[in-house]
Amino acid sequence: MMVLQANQTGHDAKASDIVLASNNGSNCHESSENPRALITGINGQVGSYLAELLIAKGYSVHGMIRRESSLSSIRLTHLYEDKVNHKSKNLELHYGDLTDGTSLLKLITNIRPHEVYNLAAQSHVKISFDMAEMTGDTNGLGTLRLLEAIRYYETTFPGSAKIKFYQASTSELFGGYADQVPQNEHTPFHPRSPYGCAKLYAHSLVVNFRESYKMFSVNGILFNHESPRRGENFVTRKISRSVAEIKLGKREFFELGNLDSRRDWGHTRDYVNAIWLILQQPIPKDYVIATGRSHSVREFVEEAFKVIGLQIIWFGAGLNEVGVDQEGKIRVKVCEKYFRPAEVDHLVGDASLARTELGWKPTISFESLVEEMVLADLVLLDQATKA
Ligand code: NAP
Ligand code: F7E
Repeated sequence: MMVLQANQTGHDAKASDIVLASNNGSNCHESSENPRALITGINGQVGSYLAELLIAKGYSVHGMIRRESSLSSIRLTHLYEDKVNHKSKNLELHYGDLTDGTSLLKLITNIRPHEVYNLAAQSHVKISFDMAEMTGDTNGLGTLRLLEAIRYYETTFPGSAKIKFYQASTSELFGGYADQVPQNEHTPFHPRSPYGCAKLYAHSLVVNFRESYKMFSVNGILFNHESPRRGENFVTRKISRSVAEIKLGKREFFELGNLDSRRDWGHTRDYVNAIWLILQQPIPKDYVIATGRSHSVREFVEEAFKVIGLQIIWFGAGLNEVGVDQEGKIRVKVCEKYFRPAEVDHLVGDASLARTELGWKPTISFESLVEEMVLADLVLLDQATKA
């Protein structure tokens, strides 16, 4: 099994300085009392916040990352205690891939995690239409491979502690039932994209393994959660980044697709608390996690421009609609390229079960989320300009 370790050059190590070392699977710094968690997709938006939370709770965190031509664990660098050599006694990264069952089996048997958080996925809904097979392989079969690896480990080493398994399920499962608002654990599923279909397969497997093998496997049915670490091609980050670029004079306007779709947008920092709580329950169960408030893409745009002191007014309709600021400058245009073959019109969740049984509720408002994202992009772009 390969593990990522920092080099020993002594200078300020960048992500690209991380080098490979062979590993027998156990972290040489790890205390045996610490609970061990394996996070797939640790390098993603949610994985980085979850790693932060688990480290703060005293876990030894093992993260699975996939091979890239150039190393970029940018969302994780702040978690290293030794910033120079990229080392941390509670964080260790391993190569693996959801499309490579052997790598998963090795990780499970070597790390012997108490908890597995399966966050890895091809998570972009529109791109899933372009790469449906890869999305199915990663998000659907990948989950099966991981569950099978855990089952193999538990049956081969029957005395070992049972592994708790969390699956990053999604409000995209509701898709075509978006007219039944709000959606909860009993709302029927009708996915509207290859992403949603693959996630429904994974969701069903998690329930099936729980019922068939008595595994502690659970789904968190999470509605959209966003943050400054959101990937740049999701709508919230695209907007926050473009608005920051407009403020800094780097662009005049930007283009979007469907302005009318509504999403229940929460903050990822709040949602990783829910993810952890779901795995701490005495009985394995699936939970909806949401804020209970929805906003349109159009409203997100308006709120983001407010942060830089611009007010957006909309003119025209359909592909000819534009968003214009108080000085008459066009700031937003609509472009056909960003529409999907099938859209999910309205998602808003009812998280009352989570509120009652997990004691979870969101703490960060929509307005604060948008403000934080725009301000963070202003800082980021400003730093990039000065560098
Ligand atoms: P993200 O930023 O796209 O992160 C996904 C992670 O998965 C990335 O680190 C990616 O690696 C990794 N990955 C992709 N394919 C892989 C493969 N074949 N093997 C191993 N790793 C792979 O997504 P996110 O926002 O953090 O979301 C986390 C999870 O929650 C995903 O499963 C997503 O579908 C689900 N979810 C998200 C939301 C939301 O609103 N954020 C809502 C519901 C469910 P690279 O870093 O190398 O690209
Ligand atoms: O789109 C519309 C788009 O790509 C939101 C993933 O984390 O949440 C996410 O999926 C809405 C859609 O996220 C653009 O048509 C308009 O209606 O930011 P998004 P998503 O599809 O909701 C769910 C819960 C997940 O599970 C997924 O992993 O915004 N929209 N114009 C646009 N979307 C994008 N990306 N780009 C546009 O230009």
